[in-house]
Amino acid sequence: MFIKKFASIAALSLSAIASFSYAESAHAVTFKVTTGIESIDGKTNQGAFSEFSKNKDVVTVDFNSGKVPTTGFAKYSFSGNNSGVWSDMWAPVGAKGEKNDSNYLEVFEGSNAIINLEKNLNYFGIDWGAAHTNNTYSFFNGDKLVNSFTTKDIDLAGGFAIYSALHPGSNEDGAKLDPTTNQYIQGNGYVHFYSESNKDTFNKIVISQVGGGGFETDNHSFHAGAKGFDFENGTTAVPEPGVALGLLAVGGLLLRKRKNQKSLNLG
Ligand SMILES: [Ca+2]
Ligand SMILES: [Ca+2]
Repeated sequence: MFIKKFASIAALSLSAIASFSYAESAHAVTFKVTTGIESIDGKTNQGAFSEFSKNKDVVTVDFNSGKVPTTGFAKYSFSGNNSGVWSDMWAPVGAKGEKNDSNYLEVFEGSNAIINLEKNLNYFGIDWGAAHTNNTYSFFNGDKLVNSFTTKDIDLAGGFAIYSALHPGSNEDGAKLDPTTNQYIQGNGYVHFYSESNKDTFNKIVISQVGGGGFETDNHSFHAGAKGFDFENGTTAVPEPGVALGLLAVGGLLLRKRKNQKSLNLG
């Protein structure tokens, strides 16, 4: 009888904690779309770069050497052999829609690009261009999928920053009808993926294409962090003192709840 009563009190306080902690920190990788900026050295024919690429703790890979990095902070590999570093008219455009003459990463169906990170990240940004249906990003922590996104998610959140006449396409996800030419043109933009809390940092990214068309990206930017990313400041989020205290209190309650569960299980 005592145990039953104890259990229902524990369950009640547990649900209160659950809703509180959920409201305090939603668990997700989320994203924002911007035009990006020109390269740090002012070049406008290299595609768009992250607004955070000037931060000293942000690492950027531009593929301009013609190869993917296979050592160091971000190690790239391919699961098949028809993807790679290319240079052609489908390169993601610059921050003002300028043509990108540089090398970029091209991924086709059946040949994923896999990025293994040396540290846990809370931010990954990409110049995403010439978008097709089912361009897909998957974020993992070890083998656990944290979140995945496709072109459709960008459409549902308001669309790409630029629709480029340099990339004619068809009526599919990521494209818009240009009323002056009556031609569908494809989405481009700088897309920033970031963690909202320490529960959704990631250390592996898989870039894949499901179906026809290519998946073109350039100027990948990475930011390491064990907590959520502060998008306003381009840094790892630092909780306000009051919030930190609140989280500590929740932590204490959760710890107690686990102990309770343990004793109940034993009973
Ligand atoms: Ca490039
Ligand atoms: Ca494409």
